[in-house]
Amino acid sequence: MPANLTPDYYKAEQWYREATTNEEKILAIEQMLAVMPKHKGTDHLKADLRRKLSALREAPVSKGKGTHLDIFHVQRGGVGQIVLLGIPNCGKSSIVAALTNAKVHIAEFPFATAAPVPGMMKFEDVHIQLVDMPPITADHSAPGQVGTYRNCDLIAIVIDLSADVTEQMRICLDFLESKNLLIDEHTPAADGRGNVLGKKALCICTKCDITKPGALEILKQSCKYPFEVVEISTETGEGLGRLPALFFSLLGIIRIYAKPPGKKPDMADPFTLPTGSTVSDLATAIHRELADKLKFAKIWGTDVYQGQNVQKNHILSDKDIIELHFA
Ligand SMILES: Nc1nc2c(ncn2[C@@H]2O[C@H](COP(=O)(O)OP(=O)(O)O)[C@@H](O)[C@H]2O)c(=O)[nH]1
Ligand SMILES: [Mg+2]
Repeated sequence: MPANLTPDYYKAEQWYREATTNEEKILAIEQMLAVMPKHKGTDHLKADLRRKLSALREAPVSKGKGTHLDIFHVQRGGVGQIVLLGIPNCGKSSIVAALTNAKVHIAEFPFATAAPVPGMMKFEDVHIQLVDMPPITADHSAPGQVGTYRNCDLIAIVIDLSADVTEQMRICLDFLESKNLLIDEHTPAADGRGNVLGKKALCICTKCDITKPGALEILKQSCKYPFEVVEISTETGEGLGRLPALFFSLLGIIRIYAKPPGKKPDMADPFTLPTGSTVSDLATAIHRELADKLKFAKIWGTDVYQGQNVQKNHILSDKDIIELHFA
């Protein structure tokens, strides 16, 4: 009986073939099983995939000390990692060059960037990591490239306003959707086993100095995702200044300054926590054992009386100053 496999299945199979880590292979096989048509013709294939899946799940987790070097693994730095995605020549490297100290290669010919290049960008008192990437095309992405996106905090889709915007967005979304890389109604932030899946994304529209007429409007109208869209030019500098604050707000983190009782707060080195974190989460972040001994805190911030006492479950805001009191 024929298996009658679907285009979605073949996409997942390609994802599997290109996967360079066991974690990514597991995600790809799970996807193959999820989209596989369910009838007698696929029974053998299903059993085969289930066997592969259990073998992969039982394989020892690599400690990163082996001889295998994954060039697509980018060591995290700063308070968040943002990875660029786009077709050749859309302006990815120019963005990283404009905002960070990284030595990137800007060129008029495609595929000038062969491996991820991270750079650090300053936003007020914190650093955010921005990663330049090799391009993708309709039918090519480098094996292992998906791993960089899987491990980041935010994906920045880069669209060249002087070229065909809908085609570029289609290529980028096809890549992201076929590998379950975007948070949407089908892909949560993590699967049932806690494996990381979808990411948040935003859209950076470049080359607004040489935009095709109406390109931004066409893009906004044709894109089904409610991405934050920002228009920039690395040539004139337009819009670049808005990026650091936008990145920070989309990373969903807050900065908290710890203050020892009777002393001045340490304003040089904030703790960063996910938005929605409580006083108790801050204590845990400083030291797990401290959290148990925490009695209450005093807070100096925007939505509170200065020096007000707050309980452990008080939700913190960006830039709060906190004095922790222990039993
Ligand atoms: N006019 C204009 N040209 C740009 C802009 N950004 C990039 N370019 C040019 O577009 C070409 C490709 O840029 P690059 O950053 O290397 O693209 P990448 O392949 O996506 O990394 C280069 O010739 C850049 O000088 C921009 O904002 N305006
Ligand atoms: Mg490049």
